[in-house]
Amino acid sequence: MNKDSAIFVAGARGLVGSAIVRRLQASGYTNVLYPSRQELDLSDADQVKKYFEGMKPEYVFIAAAKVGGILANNTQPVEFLLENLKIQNTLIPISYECGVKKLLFLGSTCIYPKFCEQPIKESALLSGPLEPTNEAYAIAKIAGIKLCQAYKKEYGFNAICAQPTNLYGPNDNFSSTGSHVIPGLMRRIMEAKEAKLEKIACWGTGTPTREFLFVDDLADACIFLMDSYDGIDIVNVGTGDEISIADLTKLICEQVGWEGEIEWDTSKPDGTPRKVCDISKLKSLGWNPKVDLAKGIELTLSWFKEHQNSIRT
Ligand code: GFB
Repeated sequence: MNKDSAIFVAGARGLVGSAIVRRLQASGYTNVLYPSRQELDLSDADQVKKYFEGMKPEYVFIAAAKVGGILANNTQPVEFLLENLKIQNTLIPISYECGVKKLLFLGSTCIYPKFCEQPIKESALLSGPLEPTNEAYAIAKIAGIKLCQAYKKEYGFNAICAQPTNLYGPNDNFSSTGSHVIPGLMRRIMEAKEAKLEKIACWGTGTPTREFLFVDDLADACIFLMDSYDGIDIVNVGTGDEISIADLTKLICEQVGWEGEIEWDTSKPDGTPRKVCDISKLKSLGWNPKVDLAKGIELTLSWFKEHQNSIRT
C-alpha cells in the first residue's frame, strides 16, 4: 500500500475496524475510506457496488461482521449465519469485480474444531466437528475463507485471510449479555466495585483457557499482512499465550481494585475447553505481538472508564 492508496475499511465503527483505521491514519495513510452504516449498508449489493465504482478502493479490509460473546452466538445462530454471509458475499465479489488490488478477510480462531490439537495450527481447519456454541459464526467465516481462496485460485484475485484469536480493546461491546468475556467481566466488576457488592457471578466453570490479543496488535498484523503476504493459506494472529478464565477474572479484579468473591454460574456455557493458536507462521513472516495481557487490560480499562457513559452497554 502507498500512503495515498485508496483503502476501504469495512466495519470501521467496531472493535477491529476502528483499530485498523486508527493504525492506518497514525501511520500516515491519507486516503482511508470508512463510511458509517448509515452512509453505506454493507449487505446491500447495489449500494456497495455504486460506492466501489465511485470511490475506487485499491485495498479492502473486511472487519465488518456480526460478532458477540458465547451467549449471543449460542442464542442467535440465524443472525450470526445470515448477517455474516450477507456482508462477505457482497464485499468479496464486488471487490473483485471493481478491480480491488488486494483484500484481507478476517475470520476467527473459532473456525477450528472444538477438540483439535493445541496450540492450533492453520492446518487444523475442517479436521473435526466445531464447538456448538459458535458453530453458526464459524460456518459463515469458513465460507468467507473458502470464497477468498476460490477467487484466488479461479481468478487470481489477491484475497488473503487472517484468523485472529479472541480480541479485546477500545471500542469493544461492553453489553452485559452480548459481549465477550473481557469487556463483560470488566463492566460487571466495575459495577460491583461502585455498588460495593461482596459477590458476583461469572459464567461457566472458570476452567476453560483462552488466548487474548489486544486489538491494536491485530490492526498492526493486518497492515503487515496486507503489505507482505500473498499466500492462499490462512494465517493465525495471536500471542501464543493462554490463561484460564478464573485467572483472567483475578487479573481484572486486581486492576479494577475489587476484592469480592466470584461465584461460577455453571448454567452458562463454558464453550470450547481450550483455545490457543500456533503463531509460528506469522512469526516466521516477521511479525510479533507487542502488548501483553496485563498492559492491554490496563489500556482497555482506562478507555472504558473514560467512555463508560457513552458506549454500547
Ligand atoms: O469471550 P467469550 O464469550 O467467547 O467467553 P468464546 C469465553 C469464556 O469466558 C467462556 C466465560 O468460557 C465463558 O463462559 N465467561 C465468564 C464469560 N464470564 C463471562 C462473561 O461475563 N461474559 C462472557 N462473554 N463470557 C466466542 C465465540 O467464544 O469467541 C465467538 O462465541 C468468537 O464466535 C469469539 O469466535 C472469539 O471464546 O467462548
